[in-house]
Amino acid sequence: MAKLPIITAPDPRLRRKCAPVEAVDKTVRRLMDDMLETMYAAPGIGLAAPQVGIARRVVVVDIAREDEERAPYRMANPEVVEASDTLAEYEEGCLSLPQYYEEVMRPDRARIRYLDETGEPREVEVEGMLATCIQHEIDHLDGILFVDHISKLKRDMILRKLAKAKRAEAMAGA
Ligand code: GNR
Ligand code: NI
Repeated sequence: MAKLPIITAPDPRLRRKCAPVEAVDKTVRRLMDDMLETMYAAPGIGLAAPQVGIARRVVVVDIAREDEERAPYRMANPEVVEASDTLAEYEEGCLSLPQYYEEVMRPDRARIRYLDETGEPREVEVEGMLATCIQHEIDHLDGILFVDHISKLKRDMILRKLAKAKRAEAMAGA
């Protein structure tokens, strides 16, 4: 397994619509494992392929706490097939928007369809934090970031600060 570099905003690679995986082959399984290693090291509870520069519909998620046994999901082509009308608000963060956290409203339950690491089609009912996390990851596959769900004022402020931090970083490195 290998730890991959995580892309941070602003970066056009975070704004692309990712293509479906045609088959869950060895390359895809390897990517899923590398993404899990990257996510656990970060640490994070989810990671989408575009965050490591791969424009494919692949996500990994594990919301188990550190004192619990690992419970990873490896998902190819995940989609929300049904979402509750009831919404829940969670404070979200994103490894691609480091150090910014905001409350986001999303459906609190959802049915998710995906292909597992063996290529088997699966459906799961999720709720709470897991539902939030999977929806956040599926958004990434469509170039959507959690700040797209908050006010334009807050979004612009966060993206502007991240752009400024990147420019400062580039100047320091030059
Ligand atoms: O680690 C993460 N925590 C998190 C917290 C609340 C809602 C969503 C997330 S996902 C995030 C990791 C990440 O950026 N995944 O794309
Ligand atoms: Ni994210």
